[in-house]
Amino acid sequence: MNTVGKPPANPGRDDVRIMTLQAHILEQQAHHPQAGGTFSWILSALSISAKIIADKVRRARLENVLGSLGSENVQGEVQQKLDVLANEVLLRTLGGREGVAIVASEENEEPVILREDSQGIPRYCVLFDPLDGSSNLDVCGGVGTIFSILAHDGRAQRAEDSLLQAGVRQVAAGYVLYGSSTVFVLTIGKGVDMFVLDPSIGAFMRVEQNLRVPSGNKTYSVNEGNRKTFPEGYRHYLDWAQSSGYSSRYAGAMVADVHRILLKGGVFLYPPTLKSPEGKLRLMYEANPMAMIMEQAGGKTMAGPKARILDIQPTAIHQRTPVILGAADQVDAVLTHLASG
Ligand code: AHM
Ligand code: MG
Repeated sequence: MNTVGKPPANPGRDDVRIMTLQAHILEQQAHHPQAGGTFSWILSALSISAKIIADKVRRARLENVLGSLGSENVQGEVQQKLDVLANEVLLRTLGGREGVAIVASEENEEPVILREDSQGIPRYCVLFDPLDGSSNLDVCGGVGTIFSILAHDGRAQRAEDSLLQAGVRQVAAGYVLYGSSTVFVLTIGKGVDMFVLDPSIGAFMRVEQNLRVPSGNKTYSVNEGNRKTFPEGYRHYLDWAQSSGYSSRYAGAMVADVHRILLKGGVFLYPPTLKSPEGKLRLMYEANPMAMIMEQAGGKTMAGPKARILDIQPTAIHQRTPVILGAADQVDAVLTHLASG
């Protein structure tokens, strides 16, 4: 049958509809008639930031913005030029949104308080790692942006009091992977959706809804160079995995590693080490948002043998945590060895 020129049989069907991130956000907002749109404007600022940063990452070599800046961030880590540029993009786009009360960045020592009074508008705190895995930039490896959104507590005495909420209270979280394509993954607490940037029209297009992390993938993702200083249980796990036919995959950028696990299964680990006894990754900019995404996709996330990442009550905005996250069956396999370690 010649169907050329005919419209799709049912253009309202989900599998034939073209859905941009912007339309997706408005669709979600329509389920909450009481929402005034301030939250949607924040997501839209993050989407615009992602497009600007994606462009800067692609053009970095041409515009000579690769390499380090010669300075260190609050974590004592060398800042790449693009770390600073990505940070500025996010601060500038989010700063213009009236729904944003406070922004906190991995790259800034102190949070930035934008609006203290609520004036009857629901306001939010946005926390982010502007360019995760930035040491991958010089070699064209995957890098990403990670963000977490919390409801602002207008009654809090200090900005920190509004920010220091356990991850279980996040209202949304997501990441952007600047890889062979630019991918935006988002949860607002009702599953995980995925969008890919169509550079020809400049819009993120929805490509997956309600992603579920697959089980049964015997793959672990960890920096094995640190193995000697991992606590004993992690070393037992690696011995067991290596004698049980596991593969190893490690991009050195959490966004790239977590994205692979979200789509294919497996487990990501950043244990305590001699150099970083609390683990290297930051609870509020990296672990919490990735944990919310993974749990919303049916996965499991722990900070060690007993503590669930999302239950940790933070005491400092830049605090670090060990991380074990991925498909529930693979996280359980790690926990079994931690318990006997
Ligand atoms: P960054 O936020 O300074 O880029 O550091 C975080 C990154 C993660 O993306 C990645 O999982 C980890 O550091 C890699 O660390 P290591 O080089 O110790 O394996
Ligand atoms: Mg990071």
